[in-house]
Amino acid sequence: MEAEESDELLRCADLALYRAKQTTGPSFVLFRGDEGSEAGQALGREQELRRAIREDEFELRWQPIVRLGDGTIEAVEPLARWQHPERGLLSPGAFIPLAEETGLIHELGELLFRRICREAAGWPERRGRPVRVAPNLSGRQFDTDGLASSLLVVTEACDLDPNRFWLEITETAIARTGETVLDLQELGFGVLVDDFGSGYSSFHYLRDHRFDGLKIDMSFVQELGRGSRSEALVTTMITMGRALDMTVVAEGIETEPQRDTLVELGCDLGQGFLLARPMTSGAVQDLIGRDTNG
Ligand code: G
Ligand code: MN
Repeated sequence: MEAEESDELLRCADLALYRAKQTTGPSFVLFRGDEGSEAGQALGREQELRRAIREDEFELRWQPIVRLGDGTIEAVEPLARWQHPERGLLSPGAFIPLAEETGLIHELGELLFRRICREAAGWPERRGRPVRVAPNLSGRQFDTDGLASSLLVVTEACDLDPNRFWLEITETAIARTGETVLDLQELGFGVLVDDFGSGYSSFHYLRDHRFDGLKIDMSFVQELGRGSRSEALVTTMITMGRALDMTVVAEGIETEPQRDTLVELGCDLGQGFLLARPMTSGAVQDLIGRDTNG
């Protein structure tokens, strides 16, 4: 250890701690003096994310999930954006992995869920029925106990029925969720398998949990009509979803032929740029209003 000043010493300790946190299980990390650039940058990004959570630099965009038959809105998926002071509007891919690595996902997840509920609580009903809300949960949020009850506290504070939710969880995350899926469902939350087909696609978890639905990963949807094997797989996913009494949503629909094929295959719900882009909460309200009156 070469640090002479106490500031420098603290910085080195921080860097070592950062590296230790990146490995799983108990670990001891000695500061060797070569972490400066890479780990230093990573630490800088972590501190930036901490500040962003403290100052609440996040916004939501909402992307509708619609009935493919008539285009009416069934649910809306909130997507997080970080309004970064220098780098502009960032998508989840640019900061969720960092939040997961640093453990900040717990605070961030809660912050976002509170905002999601606050915004959705102000929406009108669509033909006497509230539009569903489909938030994404990170697998890491299941690492601590009490996720289900902490979500319930927030929905109750906003006077939202848990039945209105379709919580989206990826296959990779489900592998670590254990009993929590059941806890969530017992409180009334709906649970969807997100990006279905892109993770482990193990039949075990479909046997062990009664999921409310699955979202067919966009990579399959986007290959439809290209003479690939995707059509057979999508057909199978829809059939399986129905047989297990699950709602099936096709993600990432970008073209009319993709939509038409999905309708032919009997897929009820869809999401994608062809149908609607992510929009503000205000725009969602307008859409619900038009759906109701039109
Ligand atoms: O993994 P998840 O399904 O939550 O990912 C949703 C992401 O996919 C969002 O970032 C959203 O903006 C993006 N997305 C939504 N619809 C489309 C689409 O039609 N095409 C593409 N390429 N991306 C989409
Ligand atoms: Mn999703």
